Amino acid sequence: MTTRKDFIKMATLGTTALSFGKLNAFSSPVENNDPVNKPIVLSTWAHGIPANEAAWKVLSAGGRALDAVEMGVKVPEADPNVHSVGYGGLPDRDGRVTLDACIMDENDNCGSVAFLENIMHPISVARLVMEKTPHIMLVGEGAQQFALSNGFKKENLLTADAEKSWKEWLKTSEYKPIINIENHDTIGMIALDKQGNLSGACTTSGLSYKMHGRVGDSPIIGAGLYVDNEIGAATATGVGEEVIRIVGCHLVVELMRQGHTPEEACRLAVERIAKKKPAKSKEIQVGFLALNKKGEYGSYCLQKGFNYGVYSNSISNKLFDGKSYY
Ligand code: SD4
Repeated sequence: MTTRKDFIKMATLGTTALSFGKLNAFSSPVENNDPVNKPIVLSTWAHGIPANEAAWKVLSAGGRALDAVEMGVKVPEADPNVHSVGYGGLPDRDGRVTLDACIMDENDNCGSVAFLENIMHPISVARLVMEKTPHIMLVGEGAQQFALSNGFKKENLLTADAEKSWKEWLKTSEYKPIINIENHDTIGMIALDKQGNLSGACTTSGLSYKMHGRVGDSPIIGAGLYVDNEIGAATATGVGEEVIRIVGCHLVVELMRQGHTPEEACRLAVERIAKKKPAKSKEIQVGFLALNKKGEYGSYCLQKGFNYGVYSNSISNKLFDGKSYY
């Protein structure tokens, strides 16, 4: 018998399916009775492995996905050997390390900082923006002021190594984001906790040798990260301009809402970039990573070489290659 509740649910699903021009694809993972693969945490690139380790401590103890993703991404933020996140990140073309980060929880709360200098843990500042202010995003000096007034310390984030690379780059000053330099990429992390709630975090020093003031996709809710606790979560890495152009992670989550698996959703988003910019897409990297409410996950990228770490009850923190368009 169809109850009133079921009817309302069906009616809502119908509208959602119609609004995406797709009549038969909706099958929300939330409606499925299969056992849920939880807890689970995923993150981008090889530096996701130690980050997952920290996140798993929180998740396996029954903690909140939000705490797990914050604790997780703080690991590469503080690691001077990761040249694309936080401390040790490669600077912009003026030699300044400017950081972007955002975080989103299971209740649609989100916080973000962009173009932030001299603060080691932008993700924690983003979380405070979410929790302590009526705003979602603070940038530049205002974000730094906010951080300092909340007890964060001002630190020099430009390591000797990063400075050396920058000086080397100055010799040619050619701006060309290179595809897949190992360990030189943003960390995006998404997690599902034992309670079945999703959260995500994304943090980066952005593309190296960018223009001073340039902000990428990573702190933009919907572009570098998106979480909808009814459906799933997604995060992105690669050339942020192309991710922003298609509002990538929101797109991936909406595709999952239409019934696509996480991998299909990531593939469709990557294909959109490739179709819009066939020539450019051959020279750049963009990768998406997605997780749905059932704990199913998948990834897709433009070029070979993108990988991501998975930690769950059955997979003890392993790195997987994302499938690629080219
Ligand atoms: C950005 N998406 O600032 C970031 C950089 C990145 O792999 O992810 N690199 O555009």
